[in-house]
Amino acid sequence: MKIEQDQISTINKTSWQQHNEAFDHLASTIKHIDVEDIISTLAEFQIAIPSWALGAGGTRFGRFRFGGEPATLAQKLNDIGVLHSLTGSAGAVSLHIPWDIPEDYKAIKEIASSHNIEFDAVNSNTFQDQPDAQHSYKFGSLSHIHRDIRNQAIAHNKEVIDIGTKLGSKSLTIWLADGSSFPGQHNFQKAFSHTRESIVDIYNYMPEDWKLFIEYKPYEPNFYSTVIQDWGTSLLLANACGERAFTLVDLGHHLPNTNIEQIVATLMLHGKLGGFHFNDSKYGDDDLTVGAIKPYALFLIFNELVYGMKHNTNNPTPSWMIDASHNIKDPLEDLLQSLDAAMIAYAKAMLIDQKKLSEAQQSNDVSRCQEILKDAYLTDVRPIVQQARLNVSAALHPLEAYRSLNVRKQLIKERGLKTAATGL
Ligand code: LRH
Ligand code: MN
Repeated sequence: MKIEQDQISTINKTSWQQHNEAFDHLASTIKHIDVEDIISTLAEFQIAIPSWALGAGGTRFGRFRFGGEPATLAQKLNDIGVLHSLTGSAGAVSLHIPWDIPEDYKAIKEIASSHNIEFDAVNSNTFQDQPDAQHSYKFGSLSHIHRDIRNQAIAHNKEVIDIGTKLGSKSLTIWLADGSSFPGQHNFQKAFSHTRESIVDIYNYMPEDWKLFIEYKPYEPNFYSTVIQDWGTSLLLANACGERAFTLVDLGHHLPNTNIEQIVATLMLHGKLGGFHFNDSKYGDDDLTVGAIKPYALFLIFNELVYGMKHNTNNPTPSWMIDASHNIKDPLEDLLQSLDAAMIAYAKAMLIDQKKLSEAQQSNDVSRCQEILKDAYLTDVRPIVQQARLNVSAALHPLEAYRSLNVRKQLIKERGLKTAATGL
């Protein structure tokens, strides 16, 4: 399934007039910033698609297959190609190993480049036991009390780096399920020290131009303690490694009401914000559609990113990735909505009059500060996001285009109803 350029321009024609009127009107109301700057920044904003979220996700209570799911890495790349054709902002994939070990590297790289898709961070997996594994990760991996299990997990991470190197990836993401579910089960200090020693070993194995992203999470699958539980622990480990190690912020990995935008600001100030796993949640690590539950919080996070990318030149451009799980929606529709929500939040944040905001903060004019954010947040920026897509020959309305092209029906025709994608 490949979407041709002329199919998209034919569909765009149906709403082109209406889009132009909306865009011209909006652009005429924006005086304090050049809308073309926002549009060019959005065009560069490429969000990596998780290879593990192209099929139906599930929970311990069940999984409802979706029909036409990609059964191979090649099919996954083709599905990301569909997302990239429709949005122009899905130009990268984040692989999870061993769920997506390429059989034919040359072929996989050719398929990816045929869709203009790059290989973003590769993810290791020491939270599941592999059939041929000598040791189990039941009681941990890089933090395990026994060195031979730690060595097995370290070796796996080095193998993931080798796989990523062959694909052209330049970064490794480590997320550890390691932790305990009952008081007394873990010696916290030993678990941390073992983890630090293991991660430093992996870091020193990475090629010179690679980055390491250390992802934190407060709980699940362990329910009393998690070794890398929060941003502070991740930062300590990144500092123990060196300047090419960073903290990765998964939006769903925070206890209720955590001020994530403040974490983002603090990490950027210290040059240690490596990247994001965008999603949304109401309660726990729900992996829901980006912006579906707390769109204002996402806007505030992008406000800190816009400020940080201007003022914290010591922080590299973060790696943008989605990490979601689709239990009841078409995975591709969910990802189209997540891509759109991230673009909209970024565009609204770029509309904030940072100069006026800084003046109001300087004079502690609290109400004025709130009004400046509100003005940007309540601006319907969709015409700007649509113009950015139009400029890269993508669809004005990706979800509508996806449906009018009957993509899912076509995928089911090609793959059948029973195919199952590897992943969560
Ligand atoms: C852990 C996590 C991590 C991935 C996994 C698929 O909850 O967010 O990023 O390895 O999901
Ligand atoms: Mn994640």
